[in-house]
Amino acid sequence: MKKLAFLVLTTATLAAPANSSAQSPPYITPSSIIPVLPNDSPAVVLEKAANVIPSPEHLAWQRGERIGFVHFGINTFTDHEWGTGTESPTLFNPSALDARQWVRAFKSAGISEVVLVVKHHDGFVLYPSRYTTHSVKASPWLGGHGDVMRALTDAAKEFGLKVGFYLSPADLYQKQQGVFGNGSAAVATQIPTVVGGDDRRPQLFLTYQLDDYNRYFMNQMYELLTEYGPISEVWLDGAPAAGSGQPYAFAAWYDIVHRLQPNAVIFNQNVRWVGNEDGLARESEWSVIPLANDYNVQPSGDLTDADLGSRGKLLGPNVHFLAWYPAEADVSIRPGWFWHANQDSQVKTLSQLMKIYYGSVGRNAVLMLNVPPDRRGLFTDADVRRLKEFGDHIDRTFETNLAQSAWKTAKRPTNGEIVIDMKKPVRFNRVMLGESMSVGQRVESFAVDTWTGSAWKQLASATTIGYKRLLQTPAVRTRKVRVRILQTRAAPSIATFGLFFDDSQDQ
Ligand code: FUL
Repeated sequence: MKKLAFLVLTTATLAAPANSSAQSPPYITPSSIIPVLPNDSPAVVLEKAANVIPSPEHLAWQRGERIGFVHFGINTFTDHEWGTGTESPTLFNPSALDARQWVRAFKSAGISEVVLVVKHHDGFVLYPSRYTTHSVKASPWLGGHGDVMRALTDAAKEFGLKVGFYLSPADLYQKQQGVFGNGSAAVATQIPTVVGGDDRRPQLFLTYQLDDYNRYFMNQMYELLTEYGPISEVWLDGAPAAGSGQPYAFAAWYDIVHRLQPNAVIFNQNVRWVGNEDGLARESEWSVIPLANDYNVQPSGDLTDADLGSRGKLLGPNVHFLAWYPAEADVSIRPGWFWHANQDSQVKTLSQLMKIYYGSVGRNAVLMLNVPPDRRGLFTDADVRRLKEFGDHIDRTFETNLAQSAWKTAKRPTNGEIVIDMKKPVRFNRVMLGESMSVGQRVESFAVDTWTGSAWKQLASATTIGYKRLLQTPAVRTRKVRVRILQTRAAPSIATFGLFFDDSQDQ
């Protein structure tokens, strides 16, 4: 482990002296994916890792901090989590669907983007796709003229939230129809495929080698990516819910998303699953991840190891790329992803949600919180109330940074320590740190000390920081706080620092 001395350049960041490694070596161009070459020394690999930076799409997504997730569909009406694809579309009949209610409730929780499951594994489609009859068109809802994706995008636009969609690759309905997994050959195919009575005049046709199911899937992608305004995230779920007999044309899927919605991130391509469905990130959550393959071309699979990005992993076997591949931590506000009447009393408590918040956003991940509408097409009152309590609690806790002005003027000697002097004692139990994303993620270990009046006393220590790190500490009253960077991959740049007080009972 190497320790680097660093010097203050601005009031908000730390940077190394000109003769240290603060500047990237000429052979490393900062990028969101950097190849590792066979003869790269460990020092070069580390230097490369320190120069992997987020793309503008990554940054916008990370700054969003909290994402809402909506699971709604046939399962809502059959009381299942996974359907079979044999369900009648006539089952789908919400009596009072109001996407504005969902969006308002999400907004009250500080959520900035909503991802709608437009097709779950059963294959029923929540918007009137031209490529299937197994959709809202065949349901009694609004006489077959409804469109849940439209209702959501309209509401999100009205309230200023971004939108994403989850289109399940696994599709049991299409399996029964002999499309999914039918072994058909991949042939050159134009997307979109124009169908009889097509109301579009596509400006752009894209050609890919596609078999029957990938053609179906990509035509739906095209509809969703071109007819609903800006899309900020496409969620490619990895569950093998329809078996493994169908190859997925990942490179083509990625390509169409990036071409048609260049500002979108893709879950399972350049944004990764945190590895559990509890909404909890690792204690050491790296956004810089070693990969065997280029993630622009093929998926990296589920990364569930306890350690994904340590030095040991960077220098391990089969590492050909270092990529900015940050974690998204998904969890449902209830036990299930879909609504079930018997879970109405199991909406997570504020205290559970705050544990999730500290365990996700507070550990360099983006939180994705699912709230399932009920059979009316509405969030229940209990979910709506809880979302508001959650947002209010976060706002209240983080609205006053007790170190705000002290941080601006903090002394930063060159020894890797920053002293923040509030001039008068403040009481806090939360410490926030953030690295500057313009240089990437570099800190491997740090500690926070408080001044007792005569000496420094360590209050907390942790490993990674990344975009945001929140430390939950015992309540302490002190005038001065010191941050010590103990290990780092290159000169660190600390962009944000804050001290806060969380007044909840359960600390
Ligand atoms: C999983 C799916 O199988 C669940 O039903 C849910 O959609 C979850 C978010 O992803 O892979």
